[in-house]
Amino acid sequence: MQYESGTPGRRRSSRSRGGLAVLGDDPAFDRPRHVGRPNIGDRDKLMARIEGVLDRNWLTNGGPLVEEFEGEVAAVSGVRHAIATCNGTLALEIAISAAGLAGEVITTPFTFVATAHALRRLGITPVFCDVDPVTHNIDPAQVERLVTPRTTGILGVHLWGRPCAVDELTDIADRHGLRLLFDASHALACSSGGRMIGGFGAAETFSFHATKFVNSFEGGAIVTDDDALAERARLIRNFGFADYDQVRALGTNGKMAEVAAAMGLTSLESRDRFTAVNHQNHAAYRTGLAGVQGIEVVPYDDEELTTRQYVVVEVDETAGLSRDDLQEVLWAENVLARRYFYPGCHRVEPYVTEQDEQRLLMPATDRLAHRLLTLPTGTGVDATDIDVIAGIIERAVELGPLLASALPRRQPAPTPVAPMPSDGQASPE
Ligand code: T4K
Repeated sequence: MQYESGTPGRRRSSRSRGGLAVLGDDPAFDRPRHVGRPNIGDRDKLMARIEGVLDRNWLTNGGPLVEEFEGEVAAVSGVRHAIATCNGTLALEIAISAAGLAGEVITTPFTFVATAHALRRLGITPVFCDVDPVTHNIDPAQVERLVTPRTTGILGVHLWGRPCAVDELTDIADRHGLRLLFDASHALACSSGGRMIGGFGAAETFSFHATKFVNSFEGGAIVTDDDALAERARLIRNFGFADYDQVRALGTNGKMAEVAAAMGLTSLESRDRFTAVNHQNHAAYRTGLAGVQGIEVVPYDDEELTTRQYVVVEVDETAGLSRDDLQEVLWAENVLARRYFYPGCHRVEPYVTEQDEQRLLMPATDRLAHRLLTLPTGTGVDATDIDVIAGIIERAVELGPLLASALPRRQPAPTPVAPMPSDGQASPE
């Protein structure tokens, strides 16, 4: 992966119009345009908060900034409790434990692998349910046939911040006596049916990883209106300590540090600006790619609150080149588009080895995993960048099969152009 300073870098001017770097022209950008470039809020406020942490000399274990951050996250989500954690994966693990899940839990294979791993690391079998090809979320029509006597819960994911079929899943969970949880890592400040995400099911979890719309460097949270679940989650987050030296439960260390909360609070304060930028970017991609054969920008529901932190395009057969070919074209231009969430959790370890092949047939997920490409957005790109990126995609589609046959086959994932001597690794996908 290529690191660089905060400056966005130049777009090439020497490049011939309509040229492509995969065909030998200069790359469109001399520095990478990333999918997950962190949004940074007001630096002065961040630094002042960090000074405060140092002045107080209270760095973690129930500091005031974590408490304040929890209050803000609960308020944004419209719930009584937010329990901040050191990352989104621990938020998931703690929520799963606090909700008492065991045995089998039905979940989606089309998600970041942390969703499945959180279950599996607690000794729970994730039972994958294929997704709805339109929503990209767990298909409620297929959930019920997966319920067995060992099933204790359903774990939905609001992928891209687009809500799951919350009502249908709630109904199924109620009828079968299952706990319902949501991995809302992409869905802070988003709504479903006009209600804020965070208040559905027994609990929901967020990720505040650096690449997320609101970040705390690393971080996460469990949000819930269930007082007892919140209390258990707080215990588990802090080794099971109920008091100064009373251990009442099997716990872990899932605590958020004060500097992380400093970043989280500062980032949250800028969320309206980040949202506005994401909305503009999404609209610019839609305009730039309108009419490009075989390329569809995955839409968000205008009736809901959305942060649009992911710009995802679907590449279909009529584009004349595959999603992977298009990714290669873009990487050569220093546009580090990502194949989120290829190949799907059902096709990676340990699930692909542990589970019966028949139970891993996920045609809708397989199809999406081969067709979706996530493009750079957030405060790290501007309208001109998006215009250039859309132009590259348009040109690649124009050249179509001609271009595809000229591309060297790549194995494994592509590396960015001009890697820094300090690194040089392609990120795993
Ligand atoms: N559930 C879901 C549905 C999730 O999406 C995630 C995380 C989780 C659970 C677990 O939450 P956490 O435990 O992570 O809080 C990234 C993130 O690491 C991960 O948090 C996120 N989902 C996932 C969708 O994306 P990678 O493997 O793509 O990260 P990486 O290092 O390749 O970075 C992505 C891009 O961002 C690169 O082009 C580089 C750029 N970048 C990254 C960092 C960290 C920067 O420019 N600056 C940075 O500081 O997983």
